[in-house]
Amino acid sequence: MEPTERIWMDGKLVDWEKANVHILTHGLHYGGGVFEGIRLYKTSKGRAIFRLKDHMIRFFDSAKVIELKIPFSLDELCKATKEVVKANRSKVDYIRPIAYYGSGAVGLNPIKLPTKVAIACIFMGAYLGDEQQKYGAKLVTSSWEKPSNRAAAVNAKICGNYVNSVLARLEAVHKGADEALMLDSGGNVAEGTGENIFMVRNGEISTPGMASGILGGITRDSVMKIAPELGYEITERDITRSELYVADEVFLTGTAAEVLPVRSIDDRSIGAGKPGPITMELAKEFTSITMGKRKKFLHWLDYVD
Ligand code: PPE
Repeated sequence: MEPTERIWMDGKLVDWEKANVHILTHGLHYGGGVFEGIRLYKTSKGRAIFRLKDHMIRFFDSAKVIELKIPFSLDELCKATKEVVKANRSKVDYIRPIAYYGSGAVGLNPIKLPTKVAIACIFMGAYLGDEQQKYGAKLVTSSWEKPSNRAAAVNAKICGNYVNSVLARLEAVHKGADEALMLDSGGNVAEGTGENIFMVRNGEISTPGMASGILGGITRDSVMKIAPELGYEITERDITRSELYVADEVFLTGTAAEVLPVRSIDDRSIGAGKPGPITMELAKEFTSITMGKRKKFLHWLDYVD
């Protein structure tokens, strides 16, 4: 990762090298924090942030789950995001807001700890690689299951939740795959380590529901709103691992991943082993929207320059 210019930290813009945290930060020891990932696109009318307000709403919702009080309003953080983007003229395409319990005491109880908030901009590029974005990603099912809603607040974007994802991603990488497929505690399909998942089979497009312990992805929501415009309907339902093996198409969605085709799962080719037509159509439409080429979805873009 290349350093960028400035990072917004607790209300001020600071230089990249100065954006450091205290070693006794609760968020570092116990994962007591929440974060977001937001894409920034270069459109013909300048740089635009995709679904900024929706991401910030989820940020506040995640914070509420761990009782983290964010000392800024939604509006202030949206403004701060635009401010930090403006302060970074180098090549950036991804925004990372994070809020966490700071330092002051060692121990799990975070109640008296201060809340720290930061917003950084980086260059991410294609999340799993350019080849994968174009020809499809290789998935393997993780031996680590997604914690159930009884075990963790998995619907919220909490830092500590991601240790499970890190274990799964390490396993996938060691097996030569691009990404892990996570199953829920009942053995049904949940999501990737950093993406939601969709299946196309016999003309039906489906995706697991929130009860499978998934993150309610904003890209997932975007795809569910774009699909009807193209004449497709999407159902939320339980999906099994073996159903995925025989799907016509499988794709992942995420801010970082965007709409990403899957070409194989556990060494079984999906469909023709290359991106399917519906996946490509949705990916193309998603790109047109992020480029500001669709009037109906212009409200998803916040122009900054
Ligand atoms: N599930 C998980 C577990 C997840 O982390 C993400 C986002 C999604 C689904 C998709 O959500 P959305 O981005 O709102 O469509 N993962 C973020 C972090 C990736 C990272 O490696 O860091 C992201 O895509 O920004």
